[in-house]
Amino acid sequence: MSALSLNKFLTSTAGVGLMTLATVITSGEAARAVSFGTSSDGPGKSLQEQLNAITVGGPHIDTVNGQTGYQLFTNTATGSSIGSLMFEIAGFAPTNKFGIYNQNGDKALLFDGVNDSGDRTVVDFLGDGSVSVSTKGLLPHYKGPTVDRNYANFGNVFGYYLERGDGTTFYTENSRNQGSYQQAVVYQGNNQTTLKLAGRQPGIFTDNEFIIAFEDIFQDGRLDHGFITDSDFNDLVVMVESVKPVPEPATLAGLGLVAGALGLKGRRKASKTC
Ligand SMILES: [Ca+2]
Ligand SMILES: [Ca+2]
Ligand SMILES: [Ca+2]
Repeated sequence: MSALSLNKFLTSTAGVGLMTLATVITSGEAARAVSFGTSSDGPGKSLQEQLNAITVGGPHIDTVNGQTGYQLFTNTATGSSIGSLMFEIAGFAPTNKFGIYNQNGDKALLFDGVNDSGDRTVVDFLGDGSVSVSTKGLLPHYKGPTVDRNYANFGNVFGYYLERGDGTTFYTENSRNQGSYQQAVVYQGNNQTTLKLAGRQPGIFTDNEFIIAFEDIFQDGRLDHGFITDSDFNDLVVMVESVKPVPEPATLAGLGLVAGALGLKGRRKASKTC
């Protein structure tokens, strides 16, 4: 929602409406942020340190306070979205897969286990409801051929998933995860930070771009393949672009803050003009 349409929406919303909105926000579960653990991958490998290491200009991304809570997305006007595999710091990296899933739980694979840092994918959201995926392995790592895949009846509202070699799948939508635990953190570009991704020229992290960072061990604390989660969320990290978050409680929380601020402003203005 643009600032203008937000303003329109707010000015056309009665006080009762705002109160209802506030109630929705405070009762929402969205504002929860992930607490990071100590990465079992060793020093310098935390998500924060890894993002700092590729930041070549502007402010660092704040992995704690920068979490958006976005869980679902849709396409933008191009109808295509590029994804770039940033890094995988996990024992399961050779077999972990990454893709998008729709509301039926149907999956479209974007990066297979063999894909590695620097590889890219393009997803086309087609008018007949299908999606076409083209994934290319790039130097200096994976040099395999471009792989094309098509998925019928997929639609264009989706989340991102990580699927392990054993079939265990984690989703950006917490409600789809065991115990509704959060298995991914999502950051939106700030139009200020310059990042240099593996094998790429540096560029500004724009607000059309998102970083999706997964934890590949169950977050409910169980013993999982001999591991207890380290909550480092650096296990598979991808940047995607030309996607737009679908409104949900998490985005309403942000809207609520703005609504509250504008509501306050409105009242101040009213008392001045009265
Ligand atoms: Ca890790
Ligand atoms: Ca891999
Ligand atoms: Ca981990």
